[in-house]
Amino acid sequence: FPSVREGYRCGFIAIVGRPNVGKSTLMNHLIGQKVSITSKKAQTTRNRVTGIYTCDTAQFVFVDTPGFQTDHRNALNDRLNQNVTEALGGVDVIVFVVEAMRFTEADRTVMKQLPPHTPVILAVNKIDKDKAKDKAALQHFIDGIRAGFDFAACEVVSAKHGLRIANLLETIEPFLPEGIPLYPDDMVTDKSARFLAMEIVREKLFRYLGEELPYAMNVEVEQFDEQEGINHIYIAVLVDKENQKPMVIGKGGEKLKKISTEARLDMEKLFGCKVFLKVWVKVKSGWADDVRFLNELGL
Ligand code: GDP
Ligand code: MG
Ligand code: K
Repeated sequence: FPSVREGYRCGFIAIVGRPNVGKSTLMNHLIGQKVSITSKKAQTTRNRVTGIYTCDTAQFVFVDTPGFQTDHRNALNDRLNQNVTEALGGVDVIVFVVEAMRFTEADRTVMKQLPPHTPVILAVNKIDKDKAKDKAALQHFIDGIRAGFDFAACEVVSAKHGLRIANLLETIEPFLPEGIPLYPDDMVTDKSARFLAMEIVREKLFRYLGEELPYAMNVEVEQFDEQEGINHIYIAVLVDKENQKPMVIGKGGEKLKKISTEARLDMEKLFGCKVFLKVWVKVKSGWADDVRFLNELGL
């Protein structure tokens, strides 16, 4: 644990926003490690991932929430959103992420459900984009959002390019309560290495299968152990039907090879050691309906 001086702060931060504004990318940059998967598709973050950033003055504990349902209103979505709002009431500060120059109905849905008694920082992301280059227009865009909610502070960032991330941390810090750190200073997440390995493979599947992604697909760690400094990781990709296998494997196994190579490189970087990774595809039928149900529950 870091040595604690008087005035040390430690607290919980939730990152919220509609799908694809860059929450996962932002969290990875905030903690300087890839713990949350990112992709162009919405809803890739199914699990709550905690990221931890520790410095000499504070420990920041981030929760990447599963997110508000922003697509349509129904009883189930309302209920899920109510749960998210309640969960958010328990954090010390919320970072509400929006995309520069693009504020949609989905953004408004999230903003409307922010809990009333927790400070919210507005983070305007993707300022690297051309449409955000006009400073006056950007300021006008920000003023428009700030008119609709009482934000505690505002920052502009580019998560993808790591711009102004330190400024955002500085803005968050005073909202954290004084207290001793909850986690060791070299800990970046409370998720297990098994879980992270699975998430990395899931991310590559999303990236390389694109529109062909089978709806009912899951990833399972079959083996995970260390031998002589090398992590041996065996991961099965589960599909519902035999005819979905080729979609994942690709011509001559090309797709699966790309997926496992990229996943292995990410794992080596994250775990800081050599990785032997084997990914293969298995058919597990009669299982899709369960998955569909869980997806509907946002799990
Ligand atoms: P989430 O759904 O809110 O977690 O969003 P992700 O972090 O998965 O990002 C969605 C997409 O936006 C990905 O393609 C990211 O690479 C992209 N993205 C995230 N941050 C930035 C940014 O600062 N600039 C640009 N140009 N793209 C970004
Ligand atoms: Mg995400
Ligand atoms: K996403």
